[in-house]
Amino acid sequence: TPLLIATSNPGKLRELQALLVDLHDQIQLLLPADLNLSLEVVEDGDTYLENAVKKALAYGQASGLLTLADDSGLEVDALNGAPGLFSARYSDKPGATDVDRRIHLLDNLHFHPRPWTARFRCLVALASPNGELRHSEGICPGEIIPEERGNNGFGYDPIFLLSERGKTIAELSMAEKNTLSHRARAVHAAIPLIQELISR
Ligand code: ITT
Repeated sequence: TPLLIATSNPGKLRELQALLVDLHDQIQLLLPADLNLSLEVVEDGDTYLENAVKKALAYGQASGLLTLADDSGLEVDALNGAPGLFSARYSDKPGATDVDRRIHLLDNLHFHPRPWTARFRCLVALASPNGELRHSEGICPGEIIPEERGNNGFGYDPIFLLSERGKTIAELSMAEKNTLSHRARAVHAAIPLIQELISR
């Protein structure tokens, strides 16, 4: 059965592909590019779940395929949960990069006392060709640190410390990140849901 991965974020995509390898004899992963699909989905929901469902339904309806979407973000307690739903757009600059967003976050945290406790959250939504929906969630707790460490991962990984490991996520290999991340936890919980949807 084909499974369409509805993301345009290359960092997410690599992790999702690795997290879903155990299903390789049951599903064949497809990307929007494989179908020449590129949709503008406006992520204007009030929750990660709404945005994830919106992406999964948009790509699912356009392709007619079982579709998985990931909506995720970083929640910093000192900033009352920001950047949260706006993690991908968190910077004033037009054409901002991951580096710009990390700098913007550290600027906003500067005058707050440490530790800057935080968590990553990931919502995975599944939309079947006949419009059935399933979802799962994963969380990864840690803290933001003022200096970047490590070169792996993407987004906020170089400033996200896994407190008990004493390492940032960017200091982990992808295989290590995939044992503990918010995305790994959400996908782990999504696997039985995928199996249920492909068995009918
Ligand atoms: P798609 O909607 O195409 O999947 P996106 O990057 O726009 O890609 P989101 O709207 O879900 O995705 O934004 C998630 C943002 O949260 C992402 O751009 C990163 O800045 C951040 N983020 C999510 N997961 C992360 C991770 O594992 N490590 C670091 N940053 C992460």
